[in-house]
Amino acid sequence: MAPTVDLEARFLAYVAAENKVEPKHWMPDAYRKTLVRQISQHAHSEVVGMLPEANWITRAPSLRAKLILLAKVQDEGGHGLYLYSAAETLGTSRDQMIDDLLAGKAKYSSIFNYPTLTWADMGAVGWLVDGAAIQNQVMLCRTSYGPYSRAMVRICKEESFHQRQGYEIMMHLARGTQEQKAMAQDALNRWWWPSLMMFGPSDDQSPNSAQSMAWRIKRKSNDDLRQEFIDKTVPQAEFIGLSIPDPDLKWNEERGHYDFGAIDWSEFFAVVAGNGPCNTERLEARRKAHAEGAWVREAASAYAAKQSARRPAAGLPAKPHAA
Ligand code: FAQ
Repeated sequence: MAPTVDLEARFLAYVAAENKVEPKHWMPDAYRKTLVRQISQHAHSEVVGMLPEANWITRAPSLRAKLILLAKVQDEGGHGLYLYSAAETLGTSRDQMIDDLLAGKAKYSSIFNYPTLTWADMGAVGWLVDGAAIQNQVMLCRTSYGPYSRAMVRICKEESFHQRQGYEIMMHLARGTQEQKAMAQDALNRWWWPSLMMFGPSDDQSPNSAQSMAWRIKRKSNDDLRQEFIDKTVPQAEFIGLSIPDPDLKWNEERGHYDFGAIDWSEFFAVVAGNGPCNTERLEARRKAHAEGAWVREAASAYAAKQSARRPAAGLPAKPHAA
């Protein structure tokens, strides 16, 4: 048997036994490439995902709401940092990943190409978008790549707070005046289907799933996660008196799940191809922020260079302490 075949078989057995792969371990090139793809897309999603909500920080209806939203948006930036760091352990650089995003070569989640039109959208994004993100990401705490799985543990805890803050906004609006309730319903109508698309194409149209499941990168299929999300979210909508905008939604006693209507995959593929309502705006905003932050990166690099010149050997003080 050729040595790489042997190594690959051993690698498969290693991950199948629920062991974690660490940065210095041997891994198949395609495993490394898949992880860089998924983790960097995930990191970009967190950072681009700050934009639709940051848009509402100055217009939050109370100081409390403003503080909470500010903290949430900051958390998303932090998630981006953990994830870029996890991807860097695979041998790519943050500069390269960000260049790919800004050049329009890298993907980020389709959901962030939709506009946030009213305050109720802050509720819908937290409840549905963060809710879908948790549904997808809890399984990633068990992903086979150690640095990714460890980053996901903290991210999921924070996403759980985000989901609740969104649901709280929706609950208040749904129990408010008629106009407020209508605003909440309108936000649910606009965010429901794009949230279902977040889980990715259906299993028979998902080219990466089978291999990613074999490598224990993904632990559940796109369709299974989407179904779990629907089953969990429908009663939450009912509890606050809002209706899911799907005439075909119906509990199926036999399956023990909700049946639901057809997803418009042509919309999903158009958004992923760059033709969603806000793709251009989102990338322009990121490019502008990157250009305007150039001086911060230069200053931070100059500071780091100065520090390392003062402390040539890690852990040693620059100058011996005076006696
Ligand atoms: N949008 O073969 P699959 C968040 C692409 S974070 C755009 O099924 P895979 C937190 C996919 O990349 C949200 N593209 O792919 C937050 C692939 O293209 P490629 C992000 C999508 O990787 C909340 C092609 O379609 N979460 O929301 C999408 O096995 C609020 C074929 O698809 C993550 O990234 C999509 N929705 O499964 C932040 C979680 N779906 O690369 C701020 C980690 C699929 O071959 C505010 N990622 N594509 O050219 C994953 O779990 C997986 O990568 C999936 C896709 C499930 C997203």
